[in-house]
Amino acid sequence: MRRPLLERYQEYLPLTEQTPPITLGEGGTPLVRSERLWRELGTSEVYFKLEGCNPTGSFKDRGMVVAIAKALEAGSRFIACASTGNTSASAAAYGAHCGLTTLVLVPKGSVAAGKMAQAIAYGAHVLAVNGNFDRALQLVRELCSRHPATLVNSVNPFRLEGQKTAAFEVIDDLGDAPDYLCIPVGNAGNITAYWRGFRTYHEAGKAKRLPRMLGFQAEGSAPIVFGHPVKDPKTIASAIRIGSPASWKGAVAARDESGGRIDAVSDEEILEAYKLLARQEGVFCEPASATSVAGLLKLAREGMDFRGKRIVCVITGSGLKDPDLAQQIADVPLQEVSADLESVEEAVSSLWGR
Ligand code: AN7
Repeated sequence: MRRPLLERYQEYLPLTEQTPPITLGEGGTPLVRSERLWRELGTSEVYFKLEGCNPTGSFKDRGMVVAIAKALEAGSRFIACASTGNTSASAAAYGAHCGLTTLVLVPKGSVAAGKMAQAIAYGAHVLAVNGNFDRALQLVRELCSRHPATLVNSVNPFRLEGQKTAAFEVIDDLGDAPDYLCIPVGNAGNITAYWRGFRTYHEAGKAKRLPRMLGFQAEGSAPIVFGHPVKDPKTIASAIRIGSPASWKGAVAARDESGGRIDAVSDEEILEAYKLLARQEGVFCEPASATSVAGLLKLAREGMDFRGKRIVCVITGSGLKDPDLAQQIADVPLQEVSADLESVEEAVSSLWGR
């Protein structure tokens, strides 16, 4: 059994004797080596950090387990968040596991089907706000300041403390930090957390070097790239449809301190990477997660030299979160066949000898 995250990284987390050691099996996610992409790029190694393998299918569980443990320690019985979907799924799961009341505010019509299914199944109180994520976050922040509910968005400092453990795992698996860390950027908490994790392990002598941080936003939702908030953010990657990131400063610091970049990728580039990951690597992720690879490919096309470099792409969430998208982009319609061998043989005749 993999060790619970709170136990494995205890010495680096803000835990006390009174913090309850809760777990749903988060962390310890696979670092899978690319079989094809790395050749295309001429790099020495590309790895995918498969955060979709967390218990609710996204990286959010790492931060949530710490935030919920600390909420329990403080005697809270009520948690709340705004979310583009994954944070709400994670809060709802840990809330259910710990017997808490969970309230989630989601932007109406903008959350992928799998994530809505999770919030409902775990029994959270779900409110569909007639507005975007940024507005939902403002509302829940105000709500939590007026009522006895613990805010579990990444403005809760315990969330990023938990999320930084992913950087520890990358170093533990590779023996050192990679040359580049490619990561999607939405509310900018995760890039902030990874950078903190890399620095912490470096200072502790567990890594000899630090990676350059390469963050990627979707073109229609790229406030950090443009240097100003985006009022009406748009992108197919609903998880990162965020116009005013809460951890903006942290992302800029991660970029500048590491000598990295934050760039934008188009929806077409996101979809190209999404398909490539699934069809050429066997990695099925949600579209927001594919931005790490879309960005890497874009920088390579622009002439950035990745030869001989070791690169880790963070794959933040599972493709099962957004089943509608996979069906929309099918190249051929689903083929029906009569239930007899002759019909099946005829249907597949062109496949032999491929
Ligand atoms: C799959 O769940 O903001 O830059 O409310 O779900 O730390 O925000 C999700 C964000 C990347 C961006 N990939 O991370 C939410 C939410 C996936 C995500 C991000 C999100 P941050």
